[in-house]
Amino acid sequence: MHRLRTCAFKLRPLTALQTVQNYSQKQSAAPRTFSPVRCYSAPVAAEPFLSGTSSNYVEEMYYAWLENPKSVHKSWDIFFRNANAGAPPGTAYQSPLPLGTSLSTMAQVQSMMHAQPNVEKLVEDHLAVQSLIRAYQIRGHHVAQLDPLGIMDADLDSSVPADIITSSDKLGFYGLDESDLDKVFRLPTTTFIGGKETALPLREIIRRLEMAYCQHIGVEFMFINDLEQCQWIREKFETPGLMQFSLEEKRTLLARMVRSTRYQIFFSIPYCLEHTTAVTKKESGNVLYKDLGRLNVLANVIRKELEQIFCQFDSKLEAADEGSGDVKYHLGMYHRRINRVTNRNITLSLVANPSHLEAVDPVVQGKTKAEQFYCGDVDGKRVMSILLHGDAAFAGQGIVYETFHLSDLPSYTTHGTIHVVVNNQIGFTTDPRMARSSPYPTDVARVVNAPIFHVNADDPEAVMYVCNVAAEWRSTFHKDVVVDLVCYRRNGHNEMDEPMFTQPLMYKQIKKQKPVLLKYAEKLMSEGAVTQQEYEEEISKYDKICEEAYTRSKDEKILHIKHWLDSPWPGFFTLDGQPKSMTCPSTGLSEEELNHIGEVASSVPVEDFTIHGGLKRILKGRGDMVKDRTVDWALGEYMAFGSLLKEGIHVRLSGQDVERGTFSHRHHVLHDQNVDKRTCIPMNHMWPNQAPYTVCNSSLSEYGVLGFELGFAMASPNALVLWEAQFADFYNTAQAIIDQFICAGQAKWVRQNGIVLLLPHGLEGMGPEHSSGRPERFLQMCNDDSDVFPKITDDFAVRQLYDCNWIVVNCSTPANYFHVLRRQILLPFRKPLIIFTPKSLLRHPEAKSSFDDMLPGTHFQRLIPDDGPVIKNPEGVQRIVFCTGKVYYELTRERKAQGKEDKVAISRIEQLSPFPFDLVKQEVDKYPNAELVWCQEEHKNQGYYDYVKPRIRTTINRARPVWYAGRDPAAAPATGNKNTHLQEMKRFLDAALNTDAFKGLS
Ligand SMILES: Cc1ncc(C[n+]2csc(CCOP(=O)(O)OP(=O)(O)O)c2C)c(N)n1
Ligand SMILES: [Mg+2]
Repeated sequence: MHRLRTCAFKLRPLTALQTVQNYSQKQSAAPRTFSPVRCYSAPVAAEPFLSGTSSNYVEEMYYAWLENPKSVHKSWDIFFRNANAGAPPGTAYQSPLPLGTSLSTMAQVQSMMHAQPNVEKLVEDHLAVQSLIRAYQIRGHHVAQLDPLGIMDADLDSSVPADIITSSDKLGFYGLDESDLDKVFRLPTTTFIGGKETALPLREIIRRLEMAYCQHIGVEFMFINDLEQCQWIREKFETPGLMQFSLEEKRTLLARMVRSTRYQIFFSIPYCLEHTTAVTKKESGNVLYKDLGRLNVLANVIRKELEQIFCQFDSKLEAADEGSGDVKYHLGMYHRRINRVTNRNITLSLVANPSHLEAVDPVVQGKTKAEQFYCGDVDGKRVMSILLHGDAAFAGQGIVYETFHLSDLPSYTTHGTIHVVVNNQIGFTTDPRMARSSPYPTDVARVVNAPIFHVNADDPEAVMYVCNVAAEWRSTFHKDVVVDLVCYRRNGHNEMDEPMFTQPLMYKQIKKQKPVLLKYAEKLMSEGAVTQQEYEEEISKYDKICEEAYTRSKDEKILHIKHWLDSPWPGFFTLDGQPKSMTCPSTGLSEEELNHIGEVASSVPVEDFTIHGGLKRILKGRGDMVKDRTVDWALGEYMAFGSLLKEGIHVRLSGQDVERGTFSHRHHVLHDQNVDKRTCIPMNHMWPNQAPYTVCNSSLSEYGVLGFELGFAMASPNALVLWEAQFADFYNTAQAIIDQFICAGQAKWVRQNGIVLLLPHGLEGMGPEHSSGRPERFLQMCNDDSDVFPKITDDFAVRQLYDCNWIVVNCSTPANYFHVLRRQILLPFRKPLIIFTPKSLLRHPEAKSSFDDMLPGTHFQRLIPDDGPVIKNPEGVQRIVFCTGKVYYELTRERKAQGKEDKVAISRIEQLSPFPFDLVKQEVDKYPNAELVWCQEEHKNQGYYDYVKPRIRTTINRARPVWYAGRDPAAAPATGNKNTHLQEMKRFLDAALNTDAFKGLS
């Protein structure tokens, strides 16, 4: 099907002699897809009736005629022929001739017709009708009766579009009047209201348009710039008789409504007064009405056993799993069940979510993408996601927009999401007019050309219909779609709330409103589809199910939060039926493996591929390093990724500009300099039968993309999923994902996650931005106790990792970076890993590691002790400077300059959290006469000081002071003045190395 490009014509009618070529020469900024069939010949364009919206219709006719002259009405055929043959404006139209008319009589008829003034009127009337049809398609939703309360519709009455016929006098807008109502008009190919008819009286046309566009469904779709998709939607909503349901379907619908309504009532106050549930509810805090909705989804969509749900509310039950848990309605769920209609198995997963509205959106998308990836579902035919939104949150939360923008990106698409907006026309106590500036809460979806189906939720059949169309849309076009359920909230936001304080008229109306179940039951009874008795039996049947489940729930003795996992990892936690041992094998590699990975990393593993000259030099440099048995940062990362791929571990690195690397050090994607978009990813040419490597430049969103990667990492423990910030300070736009999911996810939802955050951090004189990844914030959120020296056991290092909520490291060598990445996968459990990564160290000549540090038997060093001259005479060492990260190189340079290599020991704490108490103790014990100093380049109220100081003090039993050497407290992370930066550095390095130069406190 051709796409409509009306603008070319409307903006600039073409003369007959203009070809595509000379058009595009003149209009260089104009149509990329312009083609000769998309412009009228000049005489057609010059026809007086071709103005405004009628031109759209004629244009469509014209294209159709060009493709097949028989596809249009004979009158149009003649018109276009004449116009193309050069008929002067106003003369091209003739009414169709009877069959067998000869050409000579045709000329006579032509002149005769031309003499009749009504002919032009006839054409204009036809065009008016086409415009009218189009107006309904575009703006019919403005007059649809979407609001069950009638409030929104009343508001909209004042803004009914002029071209929608709400009374016969509005026909004048089109130059029509009541006398035209019974005239028959031909229908264009862009409508389906005719069904099998090709022409209808105007009265019937208007009636059918009203039926299609102005009842309980409002369809917004005409902004979609794809004719096939528009036609598809028109067909679904315009075809007469499509929205009819069988008796069986109606009865099932009623039964489903009974379930969800009675379930809600079972939990709600008046009913629960007679049930112990009410008591437990009081004990367990406030169950929000809206959260009951989530429990309802668990029970009636996921079909989680009711007793499992009920027993969650018994606060006396003993918890069998670790973690502080979360309120029940935030927990996730995973359930496999048979669909009785299709007889096929379906796995449903409800993702645990925090209170932060919409924060879970990208997480769901990432998990969906991963599930698709692992089952080879390349076009989303087996796995899909449905997102449920509130109206205020959908419009207000920017993450909704950020998530939409992932929807069509190759490495992030889930091939279409169904969005359901529960539009109760209120957000807590706030009216929509105070909550958003767009007409609908759903307008954000228009950015991705998603069709939006508004529906009055008091009409269950209309709801079912649009949901079916949404599902079909998703499976046909694999694009997002929105269902806007316009409804109302019967009670306040929660039990405490009195909605009459703030929405008095709305709630007066709501009190009068008959519940939707009752309304629908009455409708079906009046149709004879069910009897009163059947309806009542359905209710008591479900009430009984709830009662019995409730009784059974009393038999549960133990509360298993593990039953509430959205992503179980079968087989990961046990080995031969036993829990895995708390050990981590060596993370080293053989010399051959290192060599092999190094060779691939420094080559172009495909034929006839021309890379940039600069990149050739980089690859050659890598090759030289491999020969020297050394690695820099990029090569260390290569070794880690490349080796994990060999072990069947999928590696996925995502973030802004990660393919090349912000600092141009990585180059994981090579670009052919001669062939557009031809790329090569050497990492995917590493081993036969290796796991795939995904590296993807992301959209410019931290919140969305980090959420997505977290979701991706949820799906499987056998993947290394990394998100890299462009510069570490940008991570804070994703703070909700970090706080609500990464930091506390396991504690709340007993769900492990091994996501890795790479945060380029360091004060390098570049000013207050681009400098700090705010390590203090990550460290402040660690759950280890600063005041308790732990019991040191053989498996201490691994146990500590097992117990922590996340791991925070700042590696000073490529080898250690390599090890920590590999350890992340070789551990018998998963934990989030926060890595502060370097910038200047990427090219620092000393920040290199030997293969020797990466061979079998080697491992990640939580602390790197000083192995220089100090170890020859530890008693003579005057001070130990503890530090982390890049400042180590600045300290060693200064120590050398001051000739103190045998007096000052420098210890690098590479793993900040969990804190290496055991190794710090060894260091302190090694140098009995040394003062203890913590040195950092960050300001005193930032960086690591507040975290490490009490822990070092605990290690030494507070026997000695811990001095501070670093920058003074400050509001900004760094100065904007390079000179000040250097002076500050000189001062704190001096303080670190000289007793007299101390500034700070013990
Ligand atoms: C990010 C965030 N901000 C604020 C809140 C507090 N809050 C909870 S519900 C709510 C109103 C939500 O309105 P809507 O999206 O329309 O959903 P509804 O409650 O009406 O279903 C607010 C502001 C929150 N949970 N999350
Ligand atoms: Mg709402």
